[in-house]
Amino acid sequence: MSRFSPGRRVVAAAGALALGAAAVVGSVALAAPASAHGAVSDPPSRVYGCYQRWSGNHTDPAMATQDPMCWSAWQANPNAMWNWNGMFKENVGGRHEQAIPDGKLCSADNPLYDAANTPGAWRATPVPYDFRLTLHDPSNHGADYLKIYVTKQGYDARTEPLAWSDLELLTTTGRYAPSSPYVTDVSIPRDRTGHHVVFTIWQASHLDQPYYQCSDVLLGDGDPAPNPTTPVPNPTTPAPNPTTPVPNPTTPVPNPTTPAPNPTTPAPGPSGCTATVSVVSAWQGGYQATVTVTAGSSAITGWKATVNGATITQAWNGTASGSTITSAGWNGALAPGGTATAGFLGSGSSSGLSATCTAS
Ligand SMILES: [Cu+2]
Repeated sequence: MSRFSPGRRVVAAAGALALGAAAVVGSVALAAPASAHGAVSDPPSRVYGCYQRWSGNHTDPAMATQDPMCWSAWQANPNAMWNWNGMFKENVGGRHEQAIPDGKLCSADNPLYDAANTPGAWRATPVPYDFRLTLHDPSNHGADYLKIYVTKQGYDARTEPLAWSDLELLTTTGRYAPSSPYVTDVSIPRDRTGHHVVFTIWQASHLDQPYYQCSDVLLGDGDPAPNPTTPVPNPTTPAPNPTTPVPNPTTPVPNPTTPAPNPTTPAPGPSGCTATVSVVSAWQGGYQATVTVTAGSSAITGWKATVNGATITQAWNGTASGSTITSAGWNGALAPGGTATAGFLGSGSSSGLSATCTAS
C-alpha cells in the first residue's frame, strides 16, 4: 500500500507547516497553510482557535491569563497548534462512535492533540441559536457529509471530558464539491444556554479520512447581550428593513425560549454591505472581537470592514491593515443578505467601537 499511516502523515504535515509558519511570523494577517487539510474555522475549533489567536505570539505569557486553555495547549505541543488542520483518523468506515473513544473526541483520538480534550475555560464564541458553520479546507478534499452535534443541556464543558452520550446530532449534510469552504446552517435547540460544544465530523471525500473537532460556543444567556460595547443603530443609517427584527429598547428582555432578535444583523446599507463589531472578551490592555459583515440586496465579491477606534494586532478570516480587515479568499463572496465573520485582537480599550463596510 502506498498510503501513509496516520502517524507518518502527521509528521510529514508538520515539516511542511513549519516552513509555512516561518513565513507568517511577524505578519499581521494569518495566512492559512497552503496545503494539507482543514478545520472548522467559524465558530473556530479549539485547536484552530488557539492557532488563530496566538500563532503570531505564542510565547507571550499573557496568553496564560487571557486564554489559559490555549496556553496549556501551546505548552503541551506547539506542533499540534501549527498543525491545526490535521485532526483526522483514517479508514473508519463511518463507525465514528467506535473509532473515537469517549474523552478523545476533541483530539480525533490523535495523541498530538490530546490537550484539546482537557475540560476547562476554553474561549467560547457567542453564536445565535441559528448560525452558519464554516469549515475551511485549503486542500479542497470535498466532503461526503458534515455531521454537526451540540452538547446536551447540563453538560459542563469546564469540568467534563466530552463523551458521545453528551451529544445530540443536529444535522447531517449532503455532499460538498472539493471547493472550500464547506458551509452549513445549524439550528440549536433553544433550551441550550451558556458554554456548549459544537462537535463536527467532516467526512472528507478524497480518502476515508474523517475529521473530528470541537468548537466552543456561548448560547443564550451566555451571549454578551445588551452590551455597552455593541454599536447602537446610527441615526444616519437608512431605516432598518421592516423584515429585520431590531432590538427595541422599550421591549422587555427576551424570554430565553424565544429566539432573541439578533443585534448583529444590520440593515442592508447603500455601500453594498454593512458591518458590526462585537467584543468577545476584554482584558487589561486588550480585547478580542468579531466583525460580522452582511451583504446588502446585491451579491458582493469581496469586502473591507473598518473598525473605528480599533488598533488591530492580529486578525483571522481576513487580512488586517490598520483598523481595516479585508475579506479572505474564501469568505469575500456573499449572496444578497449573506454574512461572513472575521475576528481580531485589539490593543487598548474596546469601548466605543463601531464598524463600517465597503463592498467590491
Ligand atoms: Cu488533507
